[in-house]
Amino acid sequence: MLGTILALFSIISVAMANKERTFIMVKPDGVQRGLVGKIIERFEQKGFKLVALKFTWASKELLEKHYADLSSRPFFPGLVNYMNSGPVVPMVWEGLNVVKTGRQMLGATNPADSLPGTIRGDFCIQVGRNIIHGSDAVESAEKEIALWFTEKELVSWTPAATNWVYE
Ligand code: DAT
Ligand code: MG
Repeated sequence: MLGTILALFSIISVAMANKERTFIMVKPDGVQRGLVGKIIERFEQKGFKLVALKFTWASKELLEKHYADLSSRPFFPGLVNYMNSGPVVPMVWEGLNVVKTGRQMLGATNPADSLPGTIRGDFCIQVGRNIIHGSDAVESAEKEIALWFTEKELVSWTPAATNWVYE
């Protein structure tokens, strides 16, 4: 009996861990340079699950909220202008440790330090044109997802390959 309960508990906790979500966004330079498909491909081929995606030209108000933590930094006005200079592709991806793994897939903030094989390492050169955003923690991911998407826009589905991605 206890064994069954413990087994059930471990199945449920694994299933919940696989439900971690992160907020990823292709920035205006990534869109203008035609890199949206390549960026989506990296997350798809890793095995993460797409939960939401849109194509939108974000307002300065929304971008100021998104980067509120950086509002006192000298580069903040330039950052908001750059992010508002064209359309972006905000997305939600789901999977085991997706926040941390997503950050590793993006590479270091400054592409000069991003390793080859990472998105920033492979596709960009300067920190002010680093093509992609990714949440840095589970709590910030939750805040960012709620800022960019409504609950209805988060699609509930089970990819056919789930049991081939997770043991
Ligand atoms: P990250 O995007 O890796 O989470 P961050 O949250 O510290 O990095 O900064 C947000 C964005 O602001 C970053 O992607 C690019 C820009 N930025 C950060 N540091 C900068 C700097 N020193 N000069 C210019 N832009 C900077
Ligand atoms: Mg950040």
